[in-house]
Amino acid sequence: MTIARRIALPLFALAAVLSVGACKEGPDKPEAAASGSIEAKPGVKVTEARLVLPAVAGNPAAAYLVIDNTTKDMVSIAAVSIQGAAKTGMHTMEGTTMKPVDRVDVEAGTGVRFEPGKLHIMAFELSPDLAAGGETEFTLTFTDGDKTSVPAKIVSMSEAAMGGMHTDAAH
Ligand SMILES: [Cu+2]
Repeated sequence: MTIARRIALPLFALAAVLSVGACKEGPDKPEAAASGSIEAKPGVKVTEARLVLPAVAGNPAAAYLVIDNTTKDMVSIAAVSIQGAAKTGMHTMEGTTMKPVDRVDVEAGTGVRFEPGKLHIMAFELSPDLAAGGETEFTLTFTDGDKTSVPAKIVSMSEAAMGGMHTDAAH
């Protein structure tokens, strides 16, 4: 990411807002009030959030999700925290080696999948409250400070393997 690009994107977005604003009628309607305590970054949708518990207690869990960015700007995930996990980190796979990832960029109008064997989140020091069949919450923090929280299913590794979608589980 070059500096020029970081500046160019917001300017482009501003120009788009100004041109749309000119032909809007009436006062702006307020955005739908934020629902409850759940935080959400406008235009960013997170689905398929799931935490896969380790086969051996004490090992880290792996977490996956799909993020869609319907805005006109790139959004960048700085971190994903998981309720019930003391620590988390984003990783990707290079061959069979895991590499930490500082940030995950989601270009305007695109999506990114965290999935087994590829980009994923690892969760360390798990609370015993995290049980297969239950639910927890993921909170994505973006580089601009915005946050999005979503409910996430908790599944066991064997359930995850039986899901059939992925035969290359890395964890
Ligand atoms: Cu990992």
